Amino acid sequence: MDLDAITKYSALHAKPSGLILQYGTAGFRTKAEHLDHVMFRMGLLAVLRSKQTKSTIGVMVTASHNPEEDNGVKLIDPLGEMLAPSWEEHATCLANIEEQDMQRVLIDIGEKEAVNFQQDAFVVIGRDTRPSSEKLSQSVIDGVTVLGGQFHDYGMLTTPQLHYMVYCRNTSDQYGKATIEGYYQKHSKAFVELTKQASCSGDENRTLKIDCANGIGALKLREMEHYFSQSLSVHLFNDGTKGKLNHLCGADFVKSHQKPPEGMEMKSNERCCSFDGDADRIVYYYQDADGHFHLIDGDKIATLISSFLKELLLEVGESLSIGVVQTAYANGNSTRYLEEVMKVPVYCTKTGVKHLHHKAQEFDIGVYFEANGHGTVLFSKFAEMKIRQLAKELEDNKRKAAKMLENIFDLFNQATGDAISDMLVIEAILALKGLTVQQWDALYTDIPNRQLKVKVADRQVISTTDAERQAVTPPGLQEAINGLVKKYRLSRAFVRPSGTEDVVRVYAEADSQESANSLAYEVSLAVFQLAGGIGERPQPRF
Ligand code: 16G
Ligand code: MG
Repeated sequence: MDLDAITKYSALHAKPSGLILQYGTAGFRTKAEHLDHVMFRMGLLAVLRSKQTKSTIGVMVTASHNPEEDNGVKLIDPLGEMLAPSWEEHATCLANIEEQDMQRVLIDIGEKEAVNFQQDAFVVIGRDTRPSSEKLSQSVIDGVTVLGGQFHDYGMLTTPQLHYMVYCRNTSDQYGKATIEGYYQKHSKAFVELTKQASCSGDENRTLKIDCANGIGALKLREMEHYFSQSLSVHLFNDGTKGKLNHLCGADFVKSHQKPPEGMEMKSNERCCSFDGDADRIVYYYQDADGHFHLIDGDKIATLISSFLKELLLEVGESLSIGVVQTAYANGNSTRYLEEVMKVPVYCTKTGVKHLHHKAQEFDIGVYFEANGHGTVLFSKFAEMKIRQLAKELEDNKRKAAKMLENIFDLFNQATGDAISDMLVIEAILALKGLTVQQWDALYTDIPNRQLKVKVADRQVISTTDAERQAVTPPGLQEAINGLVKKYRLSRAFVRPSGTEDVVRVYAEADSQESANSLAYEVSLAVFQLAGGIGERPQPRF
């Protein structure tokens, strides 16, 4: 380790004094102008992690659905997963230390994690379309280089594409080829093969309108569309040529405002979807003949997919275990439908992809989706092997079903939730089942719900248990929530400190929209009073 070079280069990426940042649920996120030193330091950390794991590590520069002026960075672990928790702590520590402590902290991390400094290191880098991203990814490269790491800069990629590259590289290309063409070919081939099985294919030229949030999804879909255009034609809106990234559009906007994005021409009953700014989230929606907007969120996506998988498993006669993983934000009726109608086991974890991903790995086939549209389906090695074997051995309809399972396995990004691959699976299932978007939506009706934010002096005074469904502290808060929930029918409410914003989030469900609104308001007031609210008191208006 050339300590002098580190000191010299580190000074060129100086930390603004007094700035403290935390490696949160999705890495570091803040205003782009405050991130140069964090990028350089994450380049250093990625090299250490690569040396320790003797694997390729990914560094993604993006702030996802956050405003264009923001940016962020996260590290991707060897199998495409989110960074291990102990390394999140190193990341926070390294991002916040003063210049003069840099050498000591690097040596410290190296010792704690038994890093062999002689080991080679390889880091792959990707970035979104933000104007600040190019320069910031250069700072990551500076960090990688000064610690002697090798790197490959993929330039602009969706977040899930970088996860895919990391996964491919660390499995000697067995999973797929670690190039952008490799990604397009693998997914398109599986999609085209799958949709060929649809009896109605060819009758109708299937089209889908996609709001790309003015982000990277648009660029990548443009490059990819000719690979699958024989089965699906996509109409891209908010493709970044005019509008601002994530501004009044994208999956986060549509989900949280429950309305269509700007810049999209929607006709009644047309199937539409929105990606977020880095294309790892997707929600569907349509407008009915009366002009009413219908959102089809991650819960309904999980329901469609798990129902279809269950049918195929029944057809091939294989008893592979299947489980659905949700968070506390999953609509109560989605959980009820999955458990009572579909008879699939449902599990609840804390918010954040890594928690769901981890739980989903416990099943042969683990379907996980957050209501906000992050999700994928994971297949165990055993399930993959079994399915490939069945696709060869079985005959007639059973073989057909096994082949579909094989295609679905190839389509889902096994490294993380991926809007592009999720979209292709959904489109294939709708075609195969001959379902319209309205029929899909009608599987169950969402219980009316409301989300609110409350500002408090220190959101960490709220701690939770039972996958965030119960508040442990401050004292009295859970009792207050219990009392309020009892006043309404079909009701449920919980609060949790946000992992990405300095607020406490409140979620409430009840039998009518008015009831959900007032329950959310009353719970907000309880949070404000018992957890040190600051600023304006919550108001009963929406
Ligand atoms: C991050 C998480 C997402 C989660 C959200 C919750 C990843 C890649 N992203 O965006 O899964 O739903 O945070 O935000 O893990 P909150 O803590 O502010 O509610
Ligand atoms: Mg995202």
